[in-house]
Amino acid sequence: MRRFAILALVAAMICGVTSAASAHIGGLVFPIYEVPTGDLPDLRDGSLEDWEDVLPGTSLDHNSFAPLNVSDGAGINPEDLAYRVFLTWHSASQTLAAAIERVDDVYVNTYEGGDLTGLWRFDSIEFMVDGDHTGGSYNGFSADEYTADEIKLLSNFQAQQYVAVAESPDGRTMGYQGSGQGWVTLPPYGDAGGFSVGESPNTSVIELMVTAWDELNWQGPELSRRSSLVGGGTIGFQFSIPDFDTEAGAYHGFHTLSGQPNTWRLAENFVDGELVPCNTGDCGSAPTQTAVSADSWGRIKATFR
Ligand SMILES: [Ca+2]
Ligand SMILES: [Ca+2]
Ligand SMILES: [Ca+2]
Ligand SMILES: [Ca+2]
Repeated sequence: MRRFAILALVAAMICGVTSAASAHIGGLVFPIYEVPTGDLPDLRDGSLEDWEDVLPGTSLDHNSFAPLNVSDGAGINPEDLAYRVFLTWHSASQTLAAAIERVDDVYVNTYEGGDLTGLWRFDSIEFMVDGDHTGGSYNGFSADEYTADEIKLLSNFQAQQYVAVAESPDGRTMGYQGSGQGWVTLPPYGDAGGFSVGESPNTSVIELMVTAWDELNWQGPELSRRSSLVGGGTIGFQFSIPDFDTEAGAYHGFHTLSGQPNTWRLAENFVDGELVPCNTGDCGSAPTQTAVSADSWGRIKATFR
């Protein structure tokens, strides 16, 4: 019986990897509330009060997360790491925004700047988005199957993983695990701010906004296609919360929503987010989707020429 269960699980995982239409894990739907332009949080004001003022409450806290067996495999223990997360969406700019407050017994952030793909080595937040809810692989492609150029293109293409720290000597605090750092995480497509106070415990705050992309081509927004965020719609998303308590890169804990593994490469291990609309200000006013869509695969192929 056990063997059958394991075989079935492996088969399901393989199907998930190969099927672009696979759903996310079932039964876990988290509301994401829309805010009008006038209520958009300020990412650089050193405060979470702006989020508390416009949202019904904290979207998530550590009780919604579960630990993975990574390195020390530290469990959910507020004395080791407590956190709460805010999450919202904005129709008029078709963006998502998130914030986290982390209260950590040991704060490790020795980031020296200039290496945004290395931010994962520090106390941070990882935010993953699958805007069109396809599931499927989005990172970790094998060099046996794909060329280096193809891997560069496919990585973070149909879903994206962002990593942000609270502060940085060069002012850039958010990166993503792919090429295109020169525009993907900068306005108008992304932005982030944060701060930290105290020793032990340390309280750090990270506020960020990103664009959801059905197709993110690192070579530029004109070759990419934004997701369409509409009230009542469903997106896939995930957070992972690492805890480093000794040195950079040495995991003490690694928590994900609902304890899902391999969230860095499998979008079907995201959870569902329901886009709840608002009805004040410019709520629901989606911009006209310019450029792209119909011929996107043609454009992708063209980039190889
Ligand atoms: Ca703020
Ligand atoms: Ca800790
Ligand atoms: Ca997708
Ligand atoms: Ca820590």
